[in-house]
Amino acid sequence: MKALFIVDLQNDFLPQGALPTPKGNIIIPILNKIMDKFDFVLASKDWHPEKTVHFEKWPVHCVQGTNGAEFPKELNSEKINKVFLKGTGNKDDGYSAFEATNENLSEYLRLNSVDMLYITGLTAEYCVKQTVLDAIKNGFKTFVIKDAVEGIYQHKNDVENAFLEMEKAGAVITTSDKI
Ligand code: VGL
Ligand code: ZN
Repeated sequence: MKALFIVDLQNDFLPQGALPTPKGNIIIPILNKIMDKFDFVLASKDWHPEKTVHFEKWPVHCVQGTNGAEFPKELNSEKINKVFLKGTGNKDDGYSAFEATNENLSEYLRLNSVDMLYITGLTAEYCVKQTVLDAIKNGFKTFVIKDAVEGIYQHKNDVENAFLEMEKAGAVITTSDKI
């Protein structure tokens, strides 16, 4: 089985949000277009409590239950089969969707016979990268759909370096037109 995985496509990571990716919006129509080509559509949400050590490092973002933590209304989120919540504690953890606390992602994938994972979303340098590295460690055939990933770009080469690191770890970098 093939699953599309959408990492943290939430209002606070979009251009008007608290921790924005400058071009995050461009991935939304791409995801809407390819969702139907997968057996499963899964997503993660950064889902922080109001007080966490994580906010000593980052501006306050994706607080549980706020609009910033919601999916953008332009995303066809009714097609998402399951949402994995991460970063739910008060530590600086939960960058990877495999650290979700409401459900064990690795177990969910195995129970549903998902062996190929196509990872997309926000942000390239942090949660997408960590999710990809964990997917590989957990033995899944891992693809990254490059035009459906965007980054924060604190430094010019951050996104490029993240892709190099994911590829070196064993991810296959692909594009949405090949799906
Ligand atoms: C993320 C920074 C802080 C992400 C989450 O989703 O990539 N980045 N929290
Ligand atoms: Zn966060």
